[in-house]
Amino acid sequence: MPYEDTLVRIAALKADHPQNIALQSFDPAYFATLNADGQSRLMKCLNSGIENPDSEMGCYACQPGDYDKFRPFFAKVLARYHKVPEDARHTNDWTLEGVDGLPANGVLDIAELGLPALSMRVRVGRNLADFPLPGSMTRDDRTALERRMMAAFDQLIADPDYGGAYHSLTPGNPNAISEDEYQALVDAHIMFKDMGADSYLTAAGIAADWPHGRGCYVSEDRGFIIWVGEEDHLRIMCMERGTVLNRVFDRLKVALGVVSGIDGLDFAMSDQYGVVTSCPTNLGTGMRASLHIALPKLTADGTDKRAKDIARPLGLSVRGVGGEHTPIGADGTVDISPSARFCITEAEIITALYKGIALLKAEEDRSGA
Ligand code: DAR
Repeated sequence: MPYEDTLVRIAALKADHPQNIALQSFDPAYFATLNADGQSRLMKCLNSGIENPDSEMGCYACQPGDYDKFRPFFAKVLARYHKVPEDARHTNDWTLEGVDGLPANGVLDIAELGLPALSMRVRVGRNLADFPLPGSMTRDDRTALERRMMAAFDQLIADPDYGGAYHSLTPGNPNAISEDEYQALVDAHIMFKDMGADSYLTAAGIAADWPHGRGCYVSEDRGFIIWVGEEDHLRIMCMERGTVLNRVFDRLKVALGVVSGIDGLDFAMSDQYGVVTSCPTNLGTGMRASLHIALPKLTADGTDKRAKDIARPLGLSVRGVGGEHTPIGADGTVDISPSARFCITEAEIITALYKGIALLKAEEDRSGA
């Protein structure tokens, strides 16, 4: 029987890795009901969590339709990770008015919380509906998607609010940049790192064919960036140093309208699950809204452990200043973002960041060194 050895391996790993949501959600009886193509597709989604048993999520969708096609599996995954019912339905909404916790004037100004200007960033993941997701793309898929995006960027370049340039890592691409230019963009936290260093993305097939089909669009003011070919086809983000969260949120909202209005850019969506993303942790909104804030007292031991212990019950995630799996800053600066992405609206996420930062600052202020 095909997959017999894999099924035995999954059963053993499931017993030893209770935190691995994909393995805990895998049901061999459901798997047996799938035809050969279905079994192959679902096993591909699971490969990262099998090859990396220490995963927390342990799976990635590899085709835009995977969440709906394998709903008996993904419903369990989403329920476990996002703490929602298995029949949960996502709603997208960027409208701030009426969101619980929004200040009366509608302005999410962290200066009102006694905070200085900080690095603020909001990003969304998006995938084109007529390509496989990054885990199942061929090299030709990746370069074809890049060419499609380069045509779209020509329209952005003409827009004074978003004008800039596209920098490609694809050998022979007319916009190809040198290794030094690439490293300078990585050091400026504008471009993403070589994905081959990430064992989860490598096992998922997402890092394959590096660096073909990878690059980033950067506006003149470096406040509007689109990654091409990272964990999702696109990561669209706005960032600036300031105190009013509405500025990056509203700019991204408008930018997304411009990008999604460009011919040939139809984003993968699910009626049940909202925005389709590679990782189930990002499904629904694909949004991560974050601030970089110094927490010298909560990080006095040089680690983010205490900050994480305090942030987690507040619904906040703590990362290093270089993003996921990176160290905290020398002065105790950490990247703080709401953990929720699914069954929460975009407007609720940005407001949750504002409310969460207020609570976290209060904990820092009353903490002993
Ligand atoms: N290490 C993977 C990452 C899951 C969430 N992070 C993403 N999608 N960048 C895991 O399954 O734990």
